[in-house]
Amino acid sequence: MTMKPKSIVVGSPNIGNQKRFLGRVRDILSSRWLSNNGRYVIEFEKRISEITGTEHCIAVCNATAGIQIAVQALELTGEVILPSYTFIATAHALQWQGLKPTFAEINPTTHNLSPEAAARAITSKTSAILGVHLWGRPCETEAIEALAQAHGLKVLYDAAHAFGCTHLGRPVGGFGSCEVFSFHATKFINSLEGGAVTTNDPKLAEKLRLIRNFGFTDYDRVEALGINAKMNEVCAAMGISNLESIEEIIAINRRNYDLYCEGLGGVGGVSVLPYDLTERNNFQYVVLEVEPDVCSKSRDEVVQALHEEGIIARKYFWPGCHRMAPYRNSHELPVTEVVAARVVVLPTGQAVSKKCIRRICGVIRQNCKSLTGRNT
Ligand code: T4K
Repeated sequence: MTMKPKSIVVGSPNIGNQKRFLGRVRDILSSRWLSNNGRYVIEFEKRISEITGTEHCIAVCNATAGIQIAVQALELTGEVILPSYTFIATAHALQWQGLKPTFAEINPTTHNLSPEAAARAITSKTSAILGVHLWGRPCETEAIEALAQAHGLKVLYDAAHAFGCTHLGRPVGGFGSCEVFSFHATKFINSLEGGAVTTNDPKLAEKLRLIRNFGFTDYDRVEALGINAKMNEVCAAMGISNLESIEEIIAINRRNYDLYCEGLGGVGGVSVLPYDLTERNNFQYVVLEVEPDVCSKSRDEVVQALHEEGIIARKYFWPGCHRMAPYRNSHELPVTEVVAARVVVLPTGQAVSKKCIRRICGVIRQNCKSLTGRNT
């Protein structure tokens, strides 16, 4: 898709101290150690472990590969239950491992996997539940883990959106057997491309490290079916440099989120998805819901109006994985479809100024009126 030169886009990267990053890159070049568990990767892993309060962190080249090595290390078989309302990578990672993604409904309020729907999706072939902490809002880990325990299933989480967040006062990273973060350019902390698997299980951590590096246990010895899921040193240096700015980036995201809530308060037929302010949030997604039959414009018309103004808002994660070609024969998921048809993700992060947000809110205000006379 072509963009106007002055477009304001969802996913514009946050960038920490460039001087420190470039200093690290120079150091990497002069050391001639570019990848394969170098010192910057080790340091990045240490910092992630500290932030997530986990014993082990395995940095990877991206979260998709992270989920793949996690399901391989957990030796999952048959079917894995997950929500359809997620980025396609969650489903693809399973399918690439020869597993069948079984899509279950979400809770329309939280947008996360419904434990009741997950319970209904269990069959004799199910080996695990893969929860997704969508928008950085953690899913119902207690209910999911109780369900899994009752049926002898494993649990892992796609925490691509939830780095730096807490659930029940505990940092995301230590729930289930393991959790997988993304540090892609569009994530609030990026390592250019990258991800990490965190766990408190030392045996699982060892296996993940083995699989990440082709299964090598020594120079000439391969003990497992591995792959190349390693993070390189420049990516780790970018991750470390951005982590040094984590508080500043969260503060900007929070300011932007508050400005959107203020600017869109009382606009008919639209609402901004709330965060639980008793927990720590990264506020990296500003999610607008356009209520059909209440708002004078459809969700697609709102997106169109924004695009015409050079504001590249996104319809994440429409239409749901179960409606994408590789999974199209999956059954109907009416709740997922209703939610996926209402959501617009708005631009935020360092690149989005207060002025931009006022402009974006102005476009939405101009277009959206309540048809019922009630404000949402
Ligand atoms: N699980 C979940 C729940 C996820 O959301 C994701 C990734 C994953 C797993 C897998 O993580 P990774 O394997 O990627 O680590 C983007 C990202 O590529 C993807 O990482 C992310 N989720 C997803 C939500 O967003 P697209 O298809 O929307 O990418 P694209 O090219 O349309 O770019 C998104 C926006 O970001 C555009 O408005 C342009 C802007 N952008 C992008 C890049 C790369 C920039 O302004 N600068 C940049 O450098 O998937």
